[in-house]
Amino acid sequence: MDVRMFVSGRRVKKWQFVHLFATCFILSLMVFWGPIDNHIVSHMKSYSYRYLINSYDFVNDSLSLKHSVDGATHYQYLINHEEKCQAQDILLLLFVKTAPENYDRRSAIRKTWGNEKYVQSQLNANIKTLFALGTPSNPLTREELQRKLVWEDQVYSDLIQQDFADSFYNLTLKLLLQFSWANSFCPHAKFLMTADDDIFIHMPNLIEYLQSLEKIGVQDFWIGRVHRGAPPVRDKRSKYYVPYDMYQWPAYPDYTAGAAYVISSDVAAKVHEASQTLNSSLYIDDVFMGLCANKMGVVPQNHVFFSGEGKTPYHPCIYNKMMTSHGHVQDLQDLWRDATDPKVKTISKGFFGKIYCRIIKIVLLCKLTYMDTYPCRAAFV
Ligand SMILES: *[C@@H]1O[C@H](CO)[C@@H](O)[C@H](O)[C@H]1NC(C)=O
Ligand SMILES: *[C@@H]1O[C@H](CO)[C@@H](O)[C@H](O)[C@H]1NC(C)=O
Ligand SMILES: CC(=O)N[C@H]1CO[C@H](CO)[C@@H](O)[C@@H]1O
Repeated sequence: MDVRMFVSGRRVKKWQFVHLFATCFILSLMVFWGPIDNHIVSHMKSYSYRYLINSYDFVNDSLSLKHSVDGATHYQYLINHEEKCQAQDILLLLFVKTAPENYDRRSAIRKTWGNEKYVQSQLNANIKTLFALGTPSNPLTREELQRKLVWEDQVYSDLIQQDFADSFYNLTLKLLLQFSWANSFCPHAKFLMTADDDIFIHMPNLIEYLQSLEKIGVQDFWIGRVHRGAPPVRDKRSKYYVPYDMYQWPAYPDYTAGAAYVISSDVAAKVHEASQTLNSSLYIDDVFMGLCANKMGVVPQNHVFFSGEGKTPYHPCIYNKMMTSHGHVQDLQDLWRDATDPKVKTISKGFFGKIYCRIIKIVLLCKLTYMDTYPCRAAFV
């Protein structure tokens, strides 16, 4: 209900004046401060464009290619496992984006959330875990490192490597690798997930969730931590700098943080199709994925327990609900042990358990000072 209904006629004018003034102030900020590359201003600008960008068929001619190309087929597979998805009932194809030198991270993931056998025996689901990578980029150590990768793959048979230099600015090539591989060798997996190698995934919670979605035959499904109306970074010093000729619009279409997101197989097919018609020079992989999805009319859903850059607060009441958390390398195995402990499920049971966990979550998530973790809303689901 509008608060203005309750105030006298004179107050109404005053309120309207304040309204008008605020609107003018914001408009003048947008117009006159435009050239200043200020975070707040650019966010405000982008929010006003957001609805336009997401609803409007904005994918400009400038981003579309004249002829469709399969960007990933330009690069040969150096290590591949075409037969990996032979089983029919695969719930989840899980791609982990990794770099050649991150052996320790892969090793920890194989023992924890990426462990296919654990998921099979404890959660009664088929998943396939694969590590996506390019070639070592440092010429001095390249051969040595490549030899180690081949050995590693002989033991674990879970690397997928293409012949492009593995670097930050080639992340979109790694994205194309994943979508192209899934399309060629694993189109029947019900869901596709892509994740960083420094992430934690609460597999029991995730699998339970995906199984419930599979039962209802979900389609058009894309979930993660959604970035809404994010403006391109125009500061040349930033790692995420994007020049105007690469992307001319003031905001990206909504997309999920590349740290971890899940899509259904129909979305994977659509994104793969779109990826062949768009210029893939935009090297921010999650933004590029967003452009592809936007072109196919797929919109992302936000899940409060998917983290973007953020990290989980360490507490059983959180583990009970969490899906992903970012930035775990040293503590991955400890967190896995604590978060998947069966005792976690009992703590929030019953009337008092529910109240206890609600209070804990409010205390942990609803602080006034900004914390990069799950949003306060997550305390109430
Ligand atoms: C991306 O990979 C290609 C193919 O290996 C290479 O020529 C190019 O230098 C790489 N780009 C970057 C920025 O590393
Ligand atoms: C893709 O866009 C870049 C600018 O970001 C441009 O230099 C390049 O020529 C484009 N590629 C194609 C195939 O259109
Ligand atoms: C369809 C469309 O809006 N095309 C525009 C894309 O952007 C260029 C400028 O870079 C315009 O000239 C086109 O009209």
